[in-house]
Amino acid sequence: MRCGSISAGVTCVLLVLLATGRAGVIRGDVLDSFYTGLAAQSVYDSVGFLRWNEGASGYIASGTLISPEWVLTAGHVVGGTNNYGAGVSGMFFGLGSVYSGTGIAATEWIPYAGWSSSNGDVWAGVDLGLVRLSQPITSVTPALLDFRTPLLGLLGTNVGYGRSGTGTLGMSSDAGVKRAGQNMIDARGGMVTKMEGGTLLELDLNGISPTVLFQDFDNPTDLVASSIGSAIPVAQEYLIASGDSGGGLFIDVGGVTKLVGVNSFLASLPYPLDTTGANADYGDLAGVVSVQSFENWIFTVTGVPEPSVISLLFFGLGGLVLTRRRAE
Ligand SMILES: [Ca+2]
Ligand SMILES: [Ca+2]
Repeated sequence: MRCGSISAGVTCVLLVLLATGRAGVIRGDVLDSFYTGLAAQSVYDSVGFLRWNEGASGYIASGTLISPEWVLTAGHVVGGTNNYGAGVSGMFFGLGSVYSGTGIAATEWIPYAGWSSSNGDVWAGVDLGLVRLSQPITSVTPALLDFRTPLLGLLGTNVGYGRSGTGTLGMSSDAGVKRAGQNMIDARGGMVTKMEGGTLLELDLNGISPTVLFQDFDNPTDLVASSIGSAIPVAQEYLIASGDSGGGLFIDVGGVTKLVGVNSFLASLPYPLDTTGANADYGDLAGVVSVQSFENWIFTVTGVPEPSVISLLFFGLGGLVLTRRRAE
């Protein structure tokens, strides 16, 4: 079943794609400088902006450098007019605290094959893309990918250049400033979770791929607005917004910051539970694609992560066994 209507107390999320240049929306009671300051930490230097044109329209989104020449982003950022990348021109990738208008030109933009063949179905959890740069970037350290750590219940840090505002009103300012905010990784597609607060409802995530991770924007002054997980917001709680598409979701693994997801979409509970739609106000939800099922694709296209040891063992008349060990 796809996302259905409210029935028997079971509801599901409505969706808005973040494609069209719509940094994240912040708590109304926390200074913006905490969010821009978090984004300025060197462990997030690998997150940059992507700028491109489709026809007469210009777009901005986000992406993460995973090797000197490759940027990991969302499929809907690189999908162009047909989800296969058609119609995209003038794409470039830049770094820094704000959108600067300049960067390194892209030579290829490659949506994940399943994104193209699904006709851009975000519920399928395949909203991933890769961008090849015309020259390597050596000024920042590429992000380290993590394909193994169980993610549910962990604190994640999302980074991007999307629109901002406060949770009371949702996104209201333009995209182009780099922000990072935090949120618990509460659920994944396929789970059905109970809302906390006054009304007991179940959020139906059936029909959504388990590769989609969900975060909700908890309201510091209205715990009833929580959609999933704990109703208590974290100190730098925020929700991604338009323009954060393709930006990274990071976790801490034993003191090392690692990239585990790609910002994909915003969602809201249906009317009348939410009267504002998916505008990144309190109670709305973010969908992030976990990279954990896509290690082979990323490695095949980019050679990342680079194996630390490659040994070739030849047997008899041309038999070949390749073993590789990954750097931990
Ligand atoms: Ca939350
Ligand atoms: Ca809303």
